Amino acid sequence: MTVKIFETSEVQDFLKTVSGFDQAGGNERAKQIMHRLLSDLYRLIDDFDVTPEEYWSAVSLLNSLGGQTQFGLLSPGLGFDHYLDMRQDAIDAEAKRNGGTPRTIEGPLYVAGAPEAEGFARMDDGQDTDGETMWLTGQVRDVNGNPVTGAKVEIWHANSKGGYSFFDKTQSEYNLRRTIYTDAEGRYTARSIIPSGYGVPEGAPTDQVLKSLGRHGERPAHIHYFISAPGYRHLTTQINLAGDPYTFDDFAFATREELVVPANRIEDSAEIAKRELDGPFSEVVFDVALAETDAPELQIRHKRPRAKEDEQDQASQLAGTAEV
Ligand code: MBD
Ligand code: FE
Repeated sequence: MTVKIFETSEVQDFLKTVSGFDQAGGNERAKQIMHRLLSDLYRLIDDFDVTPEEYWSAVSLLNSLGGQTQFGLLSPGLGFDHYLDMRQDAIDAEAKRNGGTPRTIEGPLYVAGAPEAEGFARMDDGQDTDGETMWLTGQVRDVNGNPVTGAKVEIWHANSKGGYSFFDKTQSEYNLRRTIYTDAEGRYTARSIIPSGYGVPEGAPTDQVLKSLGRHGERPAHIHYFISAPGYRHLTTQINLAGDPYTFDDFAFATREELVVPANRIEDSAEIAKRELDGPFSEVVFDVALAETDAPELQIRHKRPRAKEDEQDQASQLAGTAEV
């Protein structure tokens, strides 16, 4: 088939009408972006001779994605989350804002309001007996190596089956989610369990998309962080545990060389006793360097709909940084 209608004035005029260009109301940026998006898609349909069957199966797939709230899962799988990071890195480089531990994607599974602790917290509820005990610790410093006391370190990770509390209703509330404020030496320490990697549910709409591309939906074992302190840039990052088959083959493209950290198995009884544990454990050390900033808006995480977080929480975060 060689029918090509995209460039005709009839289609071009139609796109402007559909995008509300002849309407006084609405939002100018929404109109511009919708016009560009629809133009690109109409052109694609023309260029690839997309059939009605293909079009309606795509609509059905989008309905399934939405119905199972999987757009936030497909998004990292299609590289959008990492692409936003690449753009933010480039924006920072241009503004000569460099230094500090690198960012990487937040992912779709953060939940606001985790229990808070000073210096140390146990993160697991003791129910997941398949999980190896993890001793997770590190120091938060400025880029000159000075410790940052009272930094807010939010940590969340999966259990031994790759599931996250709140989304996995078999887990207790806030299991494997904590906020720890660094001590006088800038340290945070958590007792938890070594997470397993995450896999996109078999047969789910996100899986269907990935399969159609010949790709898998696996993430390596990883641990998420938000780290913030007054006067410093908010950092969204995660560590990938070394030695996982997917450490450098993450479907969500979050791995960065600087963020791959080993889990060191420790069997020495003195080390076990020092931590008041009852057996061997794996230690994971992740030190963080925060870049300084005077700009209040750079001291908090960007706005985004998040589980159990509302606009008010976000406003109070901003107020919290501005007063220092
Ligand atoms: C995860 O745990 C995750 O961090 C991302 C980005 C996507 C799916 C599951
Ligand atoms: Fe995750």
